[in-house]
Amino acid sequence: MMKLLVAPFVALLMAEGGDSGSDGSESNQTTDENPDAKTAEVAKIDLDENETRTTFKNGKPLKEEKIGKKPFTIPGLSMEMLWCKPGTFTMGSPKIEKNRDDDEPPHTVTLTSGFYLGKHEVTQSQWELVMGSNPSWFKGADRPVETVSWHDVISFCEKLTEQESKAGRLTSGMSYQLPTEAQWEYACRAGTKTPHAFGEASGELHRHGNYADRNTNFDLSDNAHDDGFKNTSPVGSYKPNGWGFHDMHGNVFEWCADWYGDYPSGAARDPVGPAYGSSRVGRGGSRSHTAYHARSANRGSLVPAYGGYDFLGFRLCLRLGRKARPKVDASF
Ligand SMILES: [Ca+2]
Ligand SMILES: [Ca+2]
Ligand SMILES: [Ca+2]
Repeated sequence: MMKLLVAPFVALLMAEGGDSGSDGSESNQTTDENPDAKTAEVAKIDLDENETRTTFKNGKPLKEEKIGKKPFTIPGLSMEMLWCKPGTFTMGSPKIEKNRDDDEPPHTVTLTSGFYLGKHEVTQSQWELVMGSNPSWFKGADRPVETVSWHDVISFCEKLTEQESKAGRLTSGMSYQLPTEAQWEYACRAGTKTPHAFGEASGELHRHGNYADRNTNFDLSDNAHDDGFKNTSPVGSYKPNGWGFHDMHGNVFEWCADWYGDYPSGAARDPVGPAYGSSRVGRGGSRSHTAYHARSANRGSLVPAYGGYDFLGFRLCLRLGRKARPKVDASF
């Protein structure tokens, strides 16, 4: 069922249900900070296929795998980008998952191309360096930018792509874009199938992400836990997931490229969402939403022209060897 959100406050989302509390199951604690990662400019993206990534669980290495391309940092912005190799995963939630919604049917998704994704949400200082202004409600250079429309974010991506292309750091076909919804969930899950990337227990979320906790003062906030932040937190304040991404759960919801709509009925390859729609996808929950909104499979539906969501930002994606997605009508 589609839930269209037009108000900056969270009454509509909060009405979807509370969090599921602690299930006492395992925590997929992660500490991978890619200590061996070497920073490189985009023009020097290393196609070396020997780059490895260690996934951690409960503080211990779970597995080491070859992921191909090295992390890099966008010069001037200090924006760290991590590589996600091609792969197959189950997108959506199992029918037994607590507080799941009907719009998350599980289905097999294969991503045939790898992509870079921001290690963190885009910050206000990074936004200001590219766009020259800071529209955010909760000011702080290292806090995520929010109160930006989907169209504002597309403008950011286009401007950055132009700047980096002129600087010779992007080659033809490479562009900064929003991740697709499938790319976002693939990176959020980091190989996990549990409601959150750290495990089953939503009562543990205060250790892994910024959501509506005890100090938030919403009717449905979690009165049992305090994650330390009432409003947005500086990016990277919480543990990363198994692949090194921070704040995939909480802080700000993150715009994705796709129109919001039904998933395909069967397995999908490189899905990009419906051809048309009236709302765009937002993912990951926020500082003003309950724990179940931060589930890996949860989908938000937001008005793309509305720039008043103070709980919504984005994470940058760099796609290689593909033209930018075609322009979409700007009537919404
Ligand atoms: Ca919080
Ligand atoms: Ca987030
Ligand atoms: Ca939902």
